[in-house]
Amino acid sequence: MKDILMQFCLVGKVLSCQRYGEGHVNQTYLVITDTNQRYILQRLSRTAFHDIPGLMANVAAVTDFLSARSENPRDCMHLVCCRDGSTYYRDGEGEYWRMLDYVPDSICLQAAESPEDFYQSALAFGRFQRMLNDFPAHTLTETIPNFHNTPDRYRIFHEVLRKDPLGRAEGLADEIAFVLAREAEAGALQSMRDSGELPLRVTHNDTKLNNVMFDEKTREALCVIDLDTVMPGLVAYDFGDSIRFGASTGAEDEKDLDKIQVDLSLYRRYLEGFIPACGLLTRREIETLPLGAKLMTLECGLRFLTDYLDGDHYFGIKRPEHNLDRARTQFKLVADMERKWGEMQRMAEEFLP
Ligand code: GN1
Ligand code: MG
Repeated sequence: MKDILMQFCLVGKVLSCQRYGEGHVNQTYLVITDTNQRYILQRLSRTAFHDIPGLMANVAAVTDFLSARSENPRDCMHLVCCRDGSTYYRDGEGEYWRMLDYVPDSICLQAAESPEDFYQSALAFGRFQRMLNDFPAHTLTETIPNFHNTPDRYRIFHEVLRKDPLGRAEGLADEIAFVLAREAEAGALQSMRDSGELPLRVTHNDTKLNNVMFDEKTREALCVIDLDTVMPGLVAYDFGDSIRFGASTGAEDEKDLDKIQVDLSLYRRYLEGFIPACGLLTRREIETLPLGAKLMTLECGLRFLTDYLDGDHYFGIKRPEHNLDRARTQFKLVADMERKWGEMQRMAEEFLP
């Protein structure tokens, strides 16, 4: 670790470097120096990302673009360069590391502690969307091709299910039946993307509440982090993934499914923040936001289930059935959204221009 830390231009001498946060893909550390500077060090997942230099070029371009347009340094995250000027370091084992400034006086939340927290996150992701409206999208590398292409996620699921490498499918009849029953409708957003009915924008694609930093005192959302999956996409992806994570009444890995529902008052609060903060959404985009919520939740559950069947190579786990527990909460949420579907659509329609 010493060798890695030495590569970056830090202020002060490193006092500590400890595992930090709840991300499922990269490994994150908090670094503190003797001048009390804080940094975030991350080892990027080579399982998830196959072109890390391309990914880092995206992150650098987006952060440069955002910081040129922001008034306050806390409005966007900042990369800390290596002594040789590059934005990441590749160690002797081929692992990729990057360093970020810790956003001063900020906190990260695993769950909204009040509807206002969730509203604030909606403002942050909406502003992010709007600020990147004139970003040259064609310059972005697709860091994970087909990231939110739900039919492609089904294709991979079927492949893994056929192989069933650990013989886990046998005990999963209900979960498998649940996803198969929804396969036909799961391609709806992808079809609208392919037909051009919905505009491609630069989207974040991983809009969990814990990818937003809040001011520790005022609780205002400051900026959006985790820019690894910034790519051209549909606004329904960003809206949907936020609802999936933040409008649930329980944690993503809650074992007691009775605790899992979609909270419609939180859903509405997010609509209230996100739509005006984005500005410029078309009628069709607003109409498809509820679909984004349902399909991003289904897709995420499908990804957790696939990874469980495959032996947990992608998402980090802390217990043997962690990915299965995560899949189950997502399916419980989808079922609850289906029950509340009429209301979810009506609420979104109130925001039509
Ligand atoms: C991963 O990296 P993290 O924990 O912010 C994943 C998202 C999933 C999410 C589920 C690159 O996000 O797509 O929705 O876990 N990121 C990647 O919690 O696959
Ligand atoms: Mg994250």
